[in-house]
Amino acid sequence: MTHRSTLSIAAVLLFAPALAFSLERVAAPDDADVYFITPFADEAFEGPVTVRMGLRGMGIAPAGVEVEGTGHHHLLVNMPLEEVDLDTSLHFSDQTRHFGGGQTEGTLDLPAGTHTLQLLFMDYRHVSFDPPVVSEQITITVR
Ligand SMILES: [Cu+2]
Repeated sequence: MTHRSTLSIAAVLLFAPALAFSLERVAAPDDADVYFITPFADEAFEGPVTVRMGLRGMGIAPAGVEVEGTGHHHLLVNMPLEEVDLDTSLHFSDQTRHFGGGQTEGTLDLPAGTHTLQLLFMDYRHVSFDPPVVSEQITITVR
């Protein structure tokens, strides 16, 4: 091994933690479905928005608890599904909210303007099912 290749390997190891790990996705039941109970598409709000999340064909378990056929809710806020790496754990941010306690309801404090919301149901590792269990994307307005 030359000195140069040793350096390259060191560089790869050094930067590897910054790269997303690709994880095997678990198949979702055919009838799995996630949907908004509230808000409604194109609804307008003053103040906080209460999001109620519905689920069919699967069960809810807290993050970190591996039980077949279960997962927990995630809410994408102004984040297109195409920008989510479905093969790795979803990061935590204001745009990618986790309900890892198994919650089916949450409150959003959003600035005035229009916002897109989309639910993404993921497994105990925060990894998408295959195919993804995802709601339609809705747009709401905060005044
Ligand atoms: Cu999560």
